[in-house]
Formats: sequence, C-alpha cells, structure tokens
Amino acid sequence: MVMKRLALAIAAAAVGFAALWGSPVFAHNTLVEAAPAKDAALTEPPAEVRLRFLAELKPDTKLTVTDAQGASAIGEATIDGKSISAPFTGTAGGRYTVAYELMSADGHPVKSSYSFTLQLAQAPVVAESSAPPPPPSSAPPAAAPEHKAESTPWFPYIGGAAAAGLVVGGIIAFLRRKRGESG
Ligand SMILES: [Cu+2]
Repeated sequence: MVMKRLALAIAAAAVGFAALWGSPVFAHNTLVEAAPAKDAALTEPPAEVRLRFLAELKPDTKLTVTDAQGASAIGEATIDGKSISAPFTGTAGGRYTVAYELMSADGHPVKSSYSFTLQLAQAPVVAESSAPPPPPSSAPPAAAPEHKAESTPWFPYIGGAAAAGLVVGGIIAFLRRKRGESG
C-alpha cells in the first residue's frame, strides 16, 4: 500500500534526522544541569551559579544572574568545557533569575532563563549593626534577694564564736602551762 510505504519513508527520515541531530558534530546545545536548580528555594546564598550543557561552550557564551530589582548578582563568569560558572554575590533574600545565551554547534542560538529563590532565615549581617546595642555590662545588677530573718538564726554564729574562743583560750593556757613546767 502506498500509505504504508509513505509512513515507512517518514519513519526512516525521522530516524535519520534524529541521528544527525544527535551527533556531536551538529549538536544542538542544551542545558543538562543547573546549580542552584530551577525553582530551588535556598535558605543561604550559594557560593556560585554553575550550568552544565550537553556540548562544549563557546567563549561568547553569556551568563547573567539578576536579583528581583534586575541588578547583577554574580562575579565574572568562567567557561570550562561544557560548564559555565560564576561566583554568586547576592546577599538579599528574594527571587533570582539565571539567564544564558549561547550558540550551538549546529548554528542554532540557545537562549533561556530560569529562577530560584533565596529565603534567608535570619537578617543579613549589614542589618545587625543598626540593631540596638546589647545592655552594657556595667548596668546595675538585679536587686539581691532579701535576707529573711527566720532563715538565718543568730544563735549558731554566737555559739560557734564562743566555741572557737574556748579552743583558742585552751591552747594558750596549755602552752603557758607547758612553758611554766619547763622554765
Ligand atoms: Cu539546533
């Protein structure tokens, strides 16, 4: 049947196209791995933003990371084979957009973007200096607890002092007696 033969021809062409399309020589480059990942919600700033692609990157590959206000949040990007990375410089919480633009070996431009969010658990360090200073250490100490008369009976101290006096007196008397015996 003609239709069946046509279908086979289309299938063969599709396989051939896929083989050609997938070959390294005519590769259409695409993002393979991204860190931070798409839609990631981070609790602390990443050290860097790193994208890995299917094929080698050309020197004119562009990478931008911008904060919610559109300001750049990365340092200088470095291309290393199939990867491009840049130190992350953002400090504020919020949404960051990672955008890349490159030229595939097959001549097709690749341009895309994704975003991730930074959800800081604590205020950034710069905000801490504006916080009120801690109370000075020279502040008057908390009022000492009141002494309760019934909890400190006077007689043990008097008795102790009297006992100590008797002991001391006894020793002195003993020493005098001994000296008198020897003298
Ligand atoms: Cu392509």
